[in-house]
Amino acid sequence: MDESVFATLRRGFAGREEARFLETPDGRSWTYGDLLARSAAYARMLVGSGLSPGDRVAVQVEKSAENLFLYFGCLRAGGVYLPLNTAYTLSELEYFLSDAEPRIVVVAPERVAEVKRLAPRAVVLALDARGRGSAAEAADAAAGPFSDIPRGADDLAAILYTSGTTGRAKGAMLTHRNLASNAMVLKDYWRITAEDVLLHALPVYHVHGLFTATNTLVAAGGAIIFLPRFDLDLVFRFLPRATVMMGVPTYYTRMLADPRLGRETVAKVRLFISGSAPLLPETHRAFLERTGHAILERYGMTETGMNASNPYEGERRAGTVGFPLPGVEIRITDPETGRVLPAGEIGMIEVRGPNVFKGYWKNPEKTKAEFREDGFFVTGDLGRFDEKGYLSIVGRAKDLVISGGLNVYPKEVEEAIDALPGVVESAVVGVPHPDFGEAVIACVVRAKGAAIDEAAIQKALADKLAAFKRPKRVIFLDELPRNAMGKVQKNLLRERFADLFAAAPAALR
Ligand code: MLC
Ligand code: AMP
Repeated sequence: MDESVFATLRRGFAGREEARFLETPDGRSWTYGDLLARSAAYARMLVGSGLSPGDRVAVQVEKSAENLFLYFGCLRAGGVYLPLNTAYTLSELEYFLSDAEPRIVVVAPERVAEVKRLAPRAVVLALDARGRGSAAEAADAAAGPFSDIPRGADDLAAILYTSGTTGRAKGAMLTHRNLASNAMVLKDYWRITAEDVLLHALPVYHVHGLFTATNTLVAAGGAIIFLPRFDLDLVFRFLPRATVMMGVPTYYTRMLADPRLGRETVAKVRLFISGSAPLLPETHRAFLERTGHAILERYGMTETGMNASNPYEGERRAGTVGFPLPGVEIRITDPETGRVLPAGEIGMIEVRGPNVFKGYWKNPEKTKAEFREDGFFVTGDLGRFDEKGYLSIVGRAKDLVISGGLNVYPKEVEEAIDALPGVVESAVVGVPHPDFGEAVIACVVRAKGAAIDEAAIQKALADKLAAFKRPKRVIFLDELPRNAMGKVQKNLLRERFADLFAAAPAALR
């Protein structure tokens, strides 16, 4: 039996081949029949390019309909889909390619030559923002029927890299069961049906835009308005036709700051969903007041997909992420001992269920370290259940900044800064930011007499780190605050610079 996620999704849109699957702002649209035909062409193309079941297909391309057909084609061909943020620099890409050893790599046309050098054993193809390039041409040439390669529920469907607190990014191995179970649960929990039209403004190289948004809609046979990126003009042009929107908190704060947001613009919407970063209760309240909609906040992770959600019916409590999803177990434990804590107490959030990933790619030690003996995954998030069973996330045990829904690991940025001549050491922290929620800043100690300044640091980081990881501000200090054990007290830095962006005019942020 084929237990692949595509087989599950396909059952969801069966009989809807004539119905609209996708449309883009340039006026083009595709039916579910087109999805089947075009993903079959990509599957045939991938197999023809030498893909065997279990081989990785690494993809770093701009968002386009063809990108989605490539994704579904990869699943149908038994490949393991490996999406990569388009902001990653070549030096970041080099690591992912050497670690994942993909059979096929699809990148923007201008990167093909360099990627061929970085991954000499891979077949390297191109896809541009309009969905054109050698990958699309090869799919055109391969058009025809395709019998999906059957997969078991425990076989890998995707690998998504997520940076660790120590060392380099790790590939989270997601199985067909992980993706299929999450799509089905979310479809039911959020009442997604074939009548729904999702306004899709998220990138499709992360769990949120690719699995939570796309898979869930496809599992219901619904339609997707596929925006190339989050852009307020496009959002307000298409929102009046949408019934559902998903986004990170920055989307909602930006929409609130725009006079076009009003009850008329959201007349057809039945559900706004937020996740990937904390939604401030003020944002929740302001959105409710302005539109009449209580944003539904949910909680997820790359390693687990979605874990918890506020209810569709019943109270959506601001500042909480709701209840564990059906089939997902969540417990709060003492971070030191692992002892399960009662409701009301703050501790480590641990998760177990069919959504939880199989482990880190080629990294059994790290996998072992992040799971309990009884199969619970230790998230690194700190939380508490209230008396009614709502889960709140109150902090993070991991050293992580979430900026505009994108994760930045301070360690990675510190290592890049510390390597520069004239720098003694650095501490990177997140501070409140009106647009990104949190902004990355770097506190740097210079060597005696060194002249290195902010511009020089920014310049040096530009070809090493993706732009969203780079500090929005560099501050020079004589020394970093340390406790008696010699550990840098990042909380003191966060407190000291908490107001850095509070009153800054937009141009300075
Ligand atoms: C862009 N920039 C950012 C940034 N995004 N800086 C900090 N944080 C971010 N998130 C920088 C760019 O590098 C650029 O810098 C400048 O800001 C303007 O770039 P832009 O491309 O014009 O920005 P914009 O399009 O406005 O993008 C901001 C954004 C986008 C918030 C719309 O980042 C976004 O769509 N975020 C969503 C990410 C997401 O999907 N997260 C889900 C992860 S899954 P410069 O220096 O070049 O000017 C997950 C699990 C779960 O977490 O639970 O869902
Ligand atoms: P990622 O590694 O990009 O998948 O990010 C996952 C992390 O995002 C989680 O471990 C949380 O710290 C954070 N996160 C996701 N959803 C929420 C939410 N609704 N509220 C607060 N933090 C969230």
